[in-house]
This record gives sequence, C-alpha cells and structure tokens, in this order.
Amino acid sequence: GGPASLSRFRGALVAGVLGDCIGGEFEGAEEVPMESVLQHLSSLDDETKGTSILEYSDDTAMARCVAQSLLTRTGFDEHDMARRFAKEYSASPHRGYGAGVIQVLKKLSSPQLNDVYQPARDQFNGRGSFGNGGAMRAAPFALAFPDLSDVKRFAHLGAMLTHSCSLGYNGAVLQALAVHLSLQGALDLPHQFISRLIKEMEEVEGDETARNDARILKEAEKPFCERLHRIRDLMDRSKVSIEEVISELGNGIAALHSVPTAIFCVLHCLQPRECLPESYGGVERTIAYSLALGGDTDTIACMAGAIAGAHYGIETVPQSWIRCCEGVEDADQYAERLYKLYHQS
Ligand code: 8NA
Ligand code: MG
Ligand code: MG
Repeated sequence: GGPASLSRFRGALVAGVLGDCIGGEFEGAEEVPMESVLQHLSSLDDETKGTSILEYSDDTAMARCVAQSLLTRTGFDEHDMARRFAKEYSASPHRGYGAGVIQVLKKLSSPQLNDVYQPARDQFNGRGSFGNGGAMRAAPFALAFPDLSDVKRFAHLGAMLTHSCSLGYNGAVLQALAVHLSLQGALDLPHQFISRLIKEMEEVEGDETARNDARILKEAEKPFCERLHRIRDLMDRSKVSIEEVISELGNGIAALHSVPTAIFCVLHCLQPRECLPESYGGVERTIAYSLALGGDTDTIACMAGAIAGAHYGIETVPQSWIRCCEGVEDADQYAERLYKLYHQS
C-alpha cells in the first residue's frame, strides 16, 4: 500500500506481536544457531502440531495497554495509561516483566498516587531505568499521531511512566520514529531513512538531561546517534557477521543495546540474504534474523517486527505464523481503529 495505508498499520501491530510471541522461544539465549531459528519457524507451519499457541509477553501486554489507552482517550492521557499498565500487571504478572519495573507497576496501582511519573523516577536510586521496556511498547504512538513532533512527545511521556532515564525513554522515541518513518514509506530509501533518524535524534539527545545521563553512564555524548552512525557503517559493508552485529550494537535488555539493533535487523533484511530461505518475505526475514542474534530476542524481534510490518504491510505476514500466536486478532483490530484515529486528526 501507499504511505500510511491500512495494510501498513496492520502489518506494524501484527508483526510486532509475532516477534514477541515467536521470539520468546530464544529469550536470554547466548548463542542461537540460524538452524535452530529456521527449525522453530518451520515448526509453526506444521498443521499437525496446530494446537499449541505461543503466548505473548510483557512487550505485547504493555503495547496493548498503550493502544487501548490512546484509542479510548483519543490521545495521550498519562493517568489512564498508567492505570492500564497497573491493571494489566496485576491481572497477569507472569508475562516476563523486567525485574525492576515490577516495583513501578505495583506502585502505579495505588489509589493514593498523585504524580504517575514519580514511581519511575524512584527507580535505581533515582537514576531511572534504561531498560528497553519503554521502547518495546512504543509502536502504537506512531500509529496514533500523524505529526512527527507529537510522536516524539508522546512516545517520550508514555515511556516516562516506567523509564525515567533518558537512555530508556529516548530508546522509545527512536523506536516510535522508526515506525513513523517506515509507515510513510521511508524504507524505500534506506540511507535517507537512517539520516532522518540521526537528524531527529541529534535534537532529541541534545538536551541537558540526556547529555548528563550519557556522561554518568560513560556513554558517547549522544549515545543513540552514535549507534545510528554504526548502523550506517554496517549497512555499507558487503558482509556482516552476527558476531559483529552483537559486538557493535548489542542484543541486551538496555534500550541502547536493542533499539538500534532492531533497526539494523530491518535494514539488513530489506534484501534476500544467503543465510535465510529464498521463500521468505521481508517480515519473515526480519524476524528470523532478529532471533539469530540471541539475547533479548522477544523484544528485539517485536521492535524489528513493528518497523518491518509498517514497511511491507499485512499481506506479507504468513498466515501460519498468525494462527499460532496469541493476541493477533486484537492487534489487527487496534490497528484498524488507530488507522481511523490517525487519519481523523
Ligand atoms: P526494567 O526497568 O526492570 O529494566 C530491565 C533491567 O535492566 C533491570 O532489571 C536492571 O537489571 C537493568 N537496569 C535498567 N536500568 C538500570 C539502571 N539505571 N541501573 C542499573 N541497572 C538498570 O524492565 P524493562 O521493562 O525495561 O524490561 C526490559 C526487558 O526485560 C524486556 O525485554 C523484558 O522482556 C524483560 N526481560 C528480559 C529477559 C532477557 O533475558 N532478555 C528476561 C526476562 C525479562
Ligand atoms: Mg518480553
Ligand atoms: Mg524481552
């Protein structure tokens, strides 16, 4: 479809859920041979084993809260969103939440709480979390607001409900920006895509707080920009090994070590790759490649899936994958409703 078509909206939310559900198999694994990935993926095509459903984790649980809140409030309402996070956590606490964020989610359910951003600020001795939990749920922000400055502003605030360190919430801003641009068709020109992201993140990371956090954590002056430059270098190389991607970009639970990685996975898989079956379309390549990196596979595949789905659209997503993942129908409905909200504003 054309820019911001319904197919792209559906692709973004559905492929995000698939990445989470399918990626859960390898979460935390240090090394994942591509053979194991392909075996896992082909087992999804096996009709005879059709009964077992792959469950979604915290990534999708929280993204659903974001989508539901943006839809019901027809925009960003921090109190409503915080309430939904808390309620979702207390209803299903065993979705694989990060060890720290659980404290925030418990505090957010207190009726005495006035400032919904306070529990997140109290994390890690007042430094806030730099985990990828804000970024993993950021895609719906890109589908709710057509305006780029709104996407940045609300992805930031939405992440701040749990992640008050700039290395956490700026990862969410970057992920939302990548989905926003992909939805516009910007991945047709990959080098311009990465340049646009660098330009936006230069501004985002230029503020005092971001510079201060980067200094304290001994990162580059503008950490996400630095990673985006590394992505550009990797893109220009004819061959890149999985080991190099991991050592240059990371595969961990920090937003800095996973959001740029997810973006790289999408860019790397824009063309067919030798290590992947020829029959695979773009969404399949992207998710398969993300899993082969190991580490925080559900979250990296979820974020890469959302960006890739916004580019290729729903038609390229295999039905066999859709059938065995929990929560896909809901994601598809949220996408349709967000599409209307986006085009209404
Ligand atoms: P979070 O806010 O609890 O952060 C995740 C972890 O990052 C924390 O538990 C800490 O270990 C570390 N961390 C974050 N900020 C700081 C800081 N300022 N100082 C020191 N350590 C810090 O949770 P989240 O919502 O960001 O979740 C991140 C990931 O964890 C998600 O991918 C989610 O799926 C989950 N998870 C990952 C694995 C895995 O093996 N990769 C396993 C279970 C859960
Ligand atoms: Mg998860
Ligand atoms: Mg994860």
